[in-house]
Amino acid sequence: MKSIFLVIAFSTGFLVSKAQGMEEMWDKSASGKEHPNIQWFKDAKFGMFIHWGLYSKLAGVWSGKNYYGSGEWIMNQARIPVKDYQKIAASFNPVKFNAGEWAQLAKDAGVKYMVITAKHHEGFSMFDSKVTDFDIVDATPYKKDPMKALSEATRSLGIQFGFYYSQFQDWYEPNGGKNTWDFDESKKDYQLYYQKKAIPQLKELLTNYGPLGIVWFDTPGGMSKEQTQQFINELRQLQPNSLFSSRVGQGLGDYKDFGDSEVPPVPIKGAWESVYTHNDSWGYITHDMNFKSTAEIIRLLANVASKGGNLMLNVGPDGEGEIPYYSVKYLRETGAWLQKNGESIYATTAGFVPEQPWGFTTSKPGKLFLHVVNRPAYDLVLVPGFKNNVLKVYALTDKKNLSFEKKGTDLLVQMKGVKNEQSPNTVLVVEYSGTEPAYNETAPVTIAAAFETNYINAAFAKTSGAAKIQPLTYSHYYGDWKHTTCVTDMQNPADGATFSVRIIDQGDYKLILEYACSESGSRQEGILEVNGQPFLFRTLRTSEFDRKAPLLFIKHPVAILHVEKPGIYTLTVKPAKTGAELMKLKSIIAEPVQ
Ligand code: JFZ
Repeated sequence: MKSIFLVIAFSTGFLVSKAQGMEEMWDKSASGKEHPNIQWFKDAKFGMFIHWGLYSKLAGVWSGKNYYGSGEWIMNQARIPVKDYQKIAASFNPVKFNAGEWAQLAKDAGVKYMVITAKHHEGFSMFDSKVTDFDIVDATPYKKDPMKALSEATRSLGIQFGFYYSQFQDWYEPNGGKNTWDFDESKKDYQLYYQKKAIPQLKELLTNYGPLGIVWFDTPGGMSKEQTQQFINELRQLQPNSLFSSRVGQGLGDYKDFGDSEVPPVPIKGAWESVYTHNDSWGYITHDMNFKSTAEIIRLLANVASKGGNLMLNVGPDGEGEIPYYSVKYLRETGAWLQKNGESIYATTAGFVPEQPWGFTTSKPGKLFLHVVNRPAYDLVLVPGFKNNVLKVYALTDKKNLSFEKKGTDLLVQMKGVKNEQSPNTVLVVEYSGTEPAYNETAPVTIAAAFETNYINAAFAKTSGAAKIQPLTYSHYYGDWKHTTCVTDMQNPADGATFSVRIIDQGDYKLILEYACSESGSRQEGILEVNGQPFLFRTLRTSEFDRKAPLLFIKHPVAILHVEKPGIYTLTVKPAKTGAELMKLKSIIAEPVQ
């Protein structure tokens, strides 16, 4: 089974240089400006995010209508007036909430930190606040402060605890950001809102709940860079050790958060995090049952770790305080895998060997971990570009030595006999001597007959002319952002996407183009060139690109390629004639013909 996650590969010189700006910005270790308490975060690798508020009680339903997408946005989606929305509090009574159980789930899942919504965009405070009466203690029959209990329970299990706080968007307040259905934007005084609500509440959170690992800001607005810096300085005094997320805005903050559901295509230095939600919504929705399986979570975690970052996975408890059944089940199963394989995830750094058809790599001094998520036929795992002297190779779970062979800089590991055939990720450990080798092979992508499907991702392209590599953001429902890296803007024969790949085995391969194509781009002639040999095709329409709609990709089989001699091959996709954008190319897929 191939992972459904977008598998973006890395390590072309081009992409590395493109990602450099971001690296310099967030790799503060180089400039000595890194937060002194950042190391625990870099080592953590896995966190739990929790979205919980009044929206959890609505559960995606308003006035008998089902809403889809981000459930915590229902007030905005349904344009619910404040006077109606605030009434939900009167019956918000999460009697099933049990701080000890949530903390224990986090522990069992193997997460090292937890971040929960103290106040989301809806403006309701899930903690005891003296700043407003629109909070869980004053406005609900529950009357207790769940954040107090949760912060204590979580910390007592050795897990870092943090708060999400929507510092700018507050749909309840006349001067808060973004409620345009009740309030006139032009009359808003954001500074007043910051002074009267956001800052005093953040001070409460940073004073009354013990040491916070993280303050997770979100969707910034209404402040200049100077004001943001002042805001940070003021809050820092209360807890100098607490880490602030990059969504505090203006390029500030202690670590980088990527867009929701986004893994960067290349390893990124410095402290960073990818946030995903378990189903399609952050806040609880009864009719959203699209949960990621345990295998998907484990592979996603390995993918993110292989690029050097953390995965913070969100769960959405319901209005009574229960975490959905499948979140509990799959998180516990993920934790069971981590119990046995945690050494290959926690406190690792990015893998120095790029993504391979069999999976991902992570590193520790003297060790390279091979996360085999697609077990190859014949059980022979090829690790290219391995320059060091290999001491031994073994499966992480049983530690039994495996036979291996070095052919030049190719390391070949025989994993026959390694049990866990059904494991979503079988980890092999390569122990080597010497300092960490730098990978600088000419072809980062390998294609082999041992895999049913080989992906050559757009992120690897070297582009010419007007062609560009771009991450495209779109959503299926509402706010459930997807990110796919594509080659775009190929409009004439000089605008090409070229890939250098290493084909390991002799034989025939079916070449398939995976792309999205608009009406205007369709029925145009394109060329897929392999070492100068042209294969022609005509583009097929899929969908227009629209941020608020799914981008549809087709897998269009184009040709059979016969490979007589294994080696480095150059593949180029380009338009045959000048016209509209040919396609948004996501990948070239090579399938060995059996
Ligand atoms: C925000 C919130 O609006 C949303 O409700 C949820 O809390 C999520 C975790 O964060 O949404 C965002 C914020 C930033 C990006 C995308 C969605 N982004 O930078 O791509």
